[in-house]
Amino acid sequence: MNQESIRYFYEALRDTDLSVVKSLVKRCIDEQVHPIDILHKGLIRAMEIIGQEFKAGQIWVPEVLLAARNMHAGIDLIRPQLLKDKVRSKGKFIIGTVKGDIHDIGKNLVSMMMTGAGYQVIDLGIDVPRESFIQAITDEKPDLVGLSALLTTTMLEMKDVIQYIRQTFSTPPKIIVGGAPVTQSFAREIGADGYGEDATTAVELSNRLLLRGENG
Ligand code: B12
Repeated sequence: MNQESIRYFYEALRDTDLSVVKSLVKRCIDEQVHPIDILHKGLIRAMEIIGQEFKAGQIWVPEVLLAARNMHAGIDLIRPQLLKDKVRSKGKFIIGTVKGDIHDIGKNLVSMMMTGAGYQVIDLGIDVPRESFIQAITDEKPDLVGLSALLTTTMLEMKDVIQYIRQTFSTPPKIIVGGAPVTQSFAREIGADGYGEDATTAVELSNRLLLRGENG
């Protein structure tokens, strides 16, 4: 995919007509573009441009909301292909966007890629209070927990959630974190077991962490 196709994706995310993004993604699928490329080189790249414009004050929340709606519709179309090679469950994974934060596109992608990689995924949604993470861990006994945060304010909430989990359980699940403002060093600082910069890394990281756990 080239510079021009990014422009099509950008325009499709900005369009009030949902059918524009749908037909663009369908056309890419018909032309045998790999779904991972549609995702990373098309949809995510276009959303990055929208993020930059939002930051610069060139567009506003309603336009970003519209882009998020369109992005979800595009992802829905490639989901079946991304989930095609499903294998038996590798482990149980609970994920949520932490309290105060309603961004869910990245979290949903991580959920989807983890499902595709064979994990049983329990998605707690957005704006999840720490008590809900504790309750879900108690009920579901997951191998891994994923925390997502997109705001510099809510990434601090991750630290509290991790502390709370570690205080509550004598053998806590592995905890991984991610989201645009999160970094490897921040993850280490708040006591996470790992940091994933994108959904593919989340899968690789989870595979690695669970393998290490099994080997003691
Ligand atoms: C879409 C969007 C919105 C939409 C969200 C819609 C939705 N359903 O999610 C709406 C309009 C609701 C919104 C609202 C707000 N937003 Co906003 N938003 C964005 C935007 C443009 C894109 C985010 C996105 O979806 N990216 C695409 C996905 C695929 O990427 P991602 O989320 O980073 O996820 C990937 C990785 O980070 C990673 N990952 C994510 N989670 C996890 C979890 C784990 C465990 C792992 C391993 C990996 C991982 O994998 C994902 C896939 O590759 C960003 C800009 C940006 N650059 O991030 C701003 C941005 C995050 N928003 C911002 C702001 C300020 C806000 C508001 C406060 C605006 C306002 N004035 O109201 C509100 C806050 C609402 C709230 N309480 O949460 C700022 C944050 C600034 C800051 N420093 O904190 C940003 C950075 C824009 C900016 N540059 O100013 N926003």
